Amino acid sequence: MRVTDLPLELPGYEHVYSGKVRDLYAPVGDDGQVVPDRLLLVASNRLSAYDWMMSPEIPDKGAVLTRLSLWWFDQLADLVPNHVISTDVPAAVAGRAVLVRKLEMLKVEAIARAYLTGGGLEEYRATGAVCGVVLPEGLEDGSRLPEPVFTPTTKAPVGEHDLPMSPAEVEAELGAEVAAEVSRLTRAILARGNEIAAERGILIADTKVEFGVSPDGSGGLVLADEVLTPDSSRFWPAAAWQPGRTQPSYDKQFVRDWLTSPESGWDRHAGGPPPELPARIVEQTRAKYVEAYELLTGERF
Ligand code: Q0Z
Repeated sequence: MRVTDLPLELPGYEHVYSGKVRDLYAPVGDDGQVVPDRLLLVASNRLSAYDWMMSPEIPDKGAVLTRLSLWWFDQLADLVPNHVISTDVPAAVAGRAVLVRKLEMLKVEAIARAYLTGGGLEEYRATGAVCGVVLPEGLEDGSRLPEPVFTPTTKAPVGEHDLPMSPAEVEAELGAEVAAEVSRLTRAILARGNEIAAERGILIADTKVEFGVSPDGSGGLVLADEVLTPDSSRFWPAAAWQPGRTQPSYDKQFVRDWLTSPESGWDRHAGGPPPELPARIVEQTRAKYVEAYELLTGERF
């Protein structure tokens, strides 16, 4: 939400925190006390591009991403348990919210890359390696990696950018045993994601997942937050994949193309806010989210 917007008032819930595109609430019990071990995770219809929040919002985006994440949790259930308790949520956020177990979140952004682009590509060009993994020579923007590489970052506050973490820094934060498990699981989640998505016309270049542990210390890592959505991952249309150039984005390409076209009149390097998106661009973008959901799950949205 724009910082000027007030969070939605949800009866029986207290607003806790808002990120760029999602909001967190705490349930309030019959006794008026905050329920300590649960959270309500609400996906908004907000969209960011070039580090700006777009207006208007994208209808159904929050519901599509929530349903996609729930579907992926099922696809991944044999690899890792997840935080989902229920989709029985207030009517105002029906379909775009989930009730989850409140966990102690690990202070590491668990990222894995299956294709080389962005920050990983920059590091490879400078050093020939990504996060300590030496890679073959001759890789380009968009090249598929021999296997997914774990490239964790810090969790920076909203507005600041996350910084790469070395394997030693991750071990110092988590301990060697948990660090190894986070790395293994993050790479396994992306590998499983790509096994499923590739058959359905989508490549998942990289993904960010979040893990937590039960506050009572019982049990192992729990997959939290959202998983393998276009907001947490780079989705590429497989048919357009062509290493050696910037790949088109599955969900945001209409928005980026319009913003950088003369028609928008916007100069993204001038520092001012972007213009309102035309209805046509909003509808094309909504359709891409729905298309990704339907292709991946084989279900109608
Ligand atoms: C997730 C986030 C936001 C949505 C905290 N199961 C959990 N237990 C404890 N904390 C979290 C979770 Cl998922 C948690 N986030 C990120 C921020 C809306 C998700 F504003 N932060």
